[in-house]
Amino acid sequence: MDEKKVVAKKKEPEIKDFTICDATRQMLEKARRDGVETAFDRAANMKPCPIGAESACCKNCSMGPCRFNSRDPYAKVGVCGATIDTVQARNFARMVATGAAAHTDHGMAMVDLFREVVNGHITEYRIKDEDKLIKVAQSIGIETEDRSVKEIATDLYEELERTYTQVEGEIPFAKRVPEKTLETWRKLGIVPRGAMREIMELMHRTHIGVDQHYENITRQSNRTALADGWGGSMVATEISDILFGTPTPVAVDVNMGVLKEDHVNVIIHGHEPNMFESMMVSVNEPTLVQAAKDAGAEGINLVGMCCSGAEMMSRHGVPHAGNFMSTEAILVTGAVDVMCVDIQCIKQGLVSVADCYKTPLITTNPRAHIEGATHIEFDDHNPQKCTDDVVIKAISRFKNRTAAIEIPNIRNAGVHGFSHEYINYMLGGSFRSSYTPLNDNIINGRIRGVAGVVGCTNPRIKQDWAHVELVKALIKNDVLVLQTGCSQISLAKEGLCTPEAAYLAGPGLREVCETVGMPPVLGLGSCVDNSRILIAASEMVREGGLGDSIADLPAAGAAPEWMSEKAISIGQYFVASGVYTVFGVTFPIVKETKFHKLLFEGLEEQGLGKWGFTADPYEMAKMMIAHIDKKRQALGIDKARDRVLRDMSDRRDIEAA
Ligand code: NFS
Repeated sequence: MDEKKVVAKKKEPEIKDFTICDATRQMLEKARRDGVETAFDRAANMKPCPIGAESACCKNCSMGPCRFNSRDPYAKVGVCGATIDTVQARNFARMVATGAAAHTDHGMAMVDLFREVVNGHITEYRIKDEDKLIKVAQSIGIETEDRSVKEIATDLYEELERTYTQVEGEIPFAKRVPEKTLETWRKLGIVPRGAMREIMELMHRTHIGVDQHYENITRQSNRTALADGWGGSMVATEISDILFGTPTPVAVDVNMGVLKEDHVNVIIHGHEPNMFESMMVSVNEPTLVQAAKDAGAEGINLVGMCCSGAEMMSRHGVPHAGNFMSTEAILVTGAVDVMCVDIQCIKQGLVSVADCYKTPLITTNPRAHIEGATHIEFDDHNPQKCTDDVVIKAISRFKNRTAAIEIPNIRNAGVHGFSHEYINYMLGGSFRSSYTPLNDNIINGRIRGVAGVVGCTNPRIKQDWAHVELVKALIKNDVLVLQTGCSQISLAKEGLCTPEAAYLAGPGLREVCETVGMPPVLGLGSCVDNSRILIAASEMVREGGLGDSIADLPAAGAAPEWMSEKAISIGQYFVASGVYTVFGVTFPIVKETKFHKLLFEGLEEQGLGKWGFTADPYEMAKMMIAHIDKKRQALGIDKARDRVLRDMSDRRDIEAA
């Protein structure tokens, strides 16, 4: 017998387990045939480090790294004496700090752009939504009567800059927080100052030998996360609306079938809307359109991916090609003539996939170069220089296409582009636009509660599956779902962003959707647009009848397929704002610890929200609905729901008779 050891051949992971998205699956199969590797393969071949997965290690100094035993977390301490609670709270805090930094840096870039536009240094963009400018200015106490747009806008950018730079005192948008919620924050000392200060302080406090009490570290995590949600993210949303227009509902297609074989296909993937806006101008530039035709194309086809895609889909009806876990797969179509990226959620793995299909991968932002990609810097003062160049590169790739083209023939129609302003109008009508009808329908029980389902997709879980199953279970139980980011795309691909999807909703929610003509799932845009959910929640509190603080609302949040530090920051600001927030996939904390107890129970006792975790979307729906019912009971509106559902079934009986 051969003495050589028989090495068990590693089983190749099955593509059907990677995703429920048919287009992505089709492309992953092609990728395998083409010998191309993606993040799905890498995730299958790389087991997550079990110690890191639970944050049971510390590498904040060179006396370590120190490892803990998650099965017996208090058995030892780090070399400096740090306990498991200190270590985990610090690790978690650093995730919050990084996520908050990403959103606030994006928001600050939007304020920089706004300032330059207002001062006339940038002329390619202008204030598009003056109505929104006035409303935002008024919301933070800026005088608007008898003043010019320029005067109001100048005051607004000066005021909003404080969101980042303010050394002491509360950030401007703290004025939008419901009074009782703000009171709780003040009592706990977590009303944010400028984001730069909060993030700096949080990083300081997590250094070896500084803050070594998990409760105190978490207090600063809350403050920093709030500087993201009610600060950087909210400013990014509001300024983008002012400059580029507040979204209103628009019918638009999503999925890979939005690519066109006979067109020059340009994909924008990233997070900041300005480059995308400029690209919209470039792809319509007559000389470039002519150049595309001269190269044999029918025209230039612009589509988005991930968050800036979601934002542009909402605002301008630009088709959307897919979410985070489809960005490599789409290159496998061979039909992408350029992928142009800016910041955040851009996998380095795109370089090698793009290379296989001779697709130019172009980075544009000074903050985000990728080794092996071509960098063409985008400058707000001369934006088209970059985007024209990118289109020229795309046309040239089209002309020299060598890769075989296979575009999955799948497009899903839907209605996107809801905003908190539009929810107001949609439910109240133009003459009495208010949140009264929403609150009334919650109070009378037709709508059981509201859920925000948001966040990434992650190769550690079947792509889109948890988003879709969770949302279906929620709407079936009369919970109205608000969505952003990759999650919104998951549901759009399942056809749930159409008014017709109301048939999947429970009887109460279905009745409301059918009366108004709205989908049971409302897409609000990109991840920074989660701030729209915060405002909607504040409006619901202000409207009355649903308690005095966000924590009183029959509402819950979830990110069932999260993967990024931004998601952790978002989760933490929802929790600090009073929302029960459930994450899936994994949670980076050892369960039997005091820190875990603080996040999952203690924060609620302080008057805030709390974290929840389960990888099972059905369980997740149950947890969220149980929380919503608990809040309904506390508000004394649980009986109303029993009544209305009885009425509806009586009526159906009559109709059926
Ligand atoms: Ni938000 Fe996740 Fe990224 Fe957008 Fe998508 S992965 S935290 S949803 S694109 S930021």
